Amino acid sequence: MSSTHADGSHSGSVRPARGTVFAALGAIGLVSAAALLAAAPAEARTGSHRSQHAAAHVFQGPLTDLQPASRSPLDGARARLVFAQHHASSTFVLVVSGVGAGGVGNTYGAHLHQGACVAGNGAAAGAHYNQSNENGVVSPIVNDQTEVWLDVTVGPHGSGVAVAKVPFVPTPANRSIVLHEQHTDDHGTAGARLACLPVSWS
Ligand SMILES: [Cu+2]
Repeated sequence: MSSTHADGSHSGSVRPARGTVFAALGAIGLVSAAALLAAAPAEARTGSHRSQHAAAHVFQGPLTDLQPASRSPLDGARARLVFAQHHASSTFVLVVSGVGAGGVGNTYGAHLHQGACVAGNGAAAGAHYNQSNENGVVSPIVNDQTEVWLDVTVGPHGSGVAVAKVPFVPTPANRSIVLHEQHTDDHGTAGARLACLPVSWS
């Protein structure tokens, strides 16, 4: 229903507040989700930090609705993604909050997709980002080490957290975290695309 970029949540160019950067770097050590929630000020929509061997990005904002014609507990929910890279590996922490009561107890499949997060257009997100595909493997290997899987189970207060650590660093582009109707199965399938968070870095 709303514009994907209305709050600037896609931009990686905003200078981050100190707490945001520390929260992002802390993800390498898997700091608690509570610390992540507390550390990043609301006005720091997105941010990036990098040094010679490490970089961190924070993306947050309202979820973009991929199915505006139908209601879902994810309507009106928010998400924050911390993406921290260290040498050749990456750690992702996804926090989803503000999920409606109907979503409590649900597990929503969530993945890093190759393409952009466009309201009302789930197909625009394209396929999962798959490192073996990036490497030119003809029949790509699909698992939680070649792709970024961040299934989130919603707790009683309408929020949930997922962590993924993978042995690669996705190449920069205008990408998205897509939330699906069902949990992710062994084939990487998770049902309909409900909502997304734009994640774009360079
Ligand atoms: Cu997906």
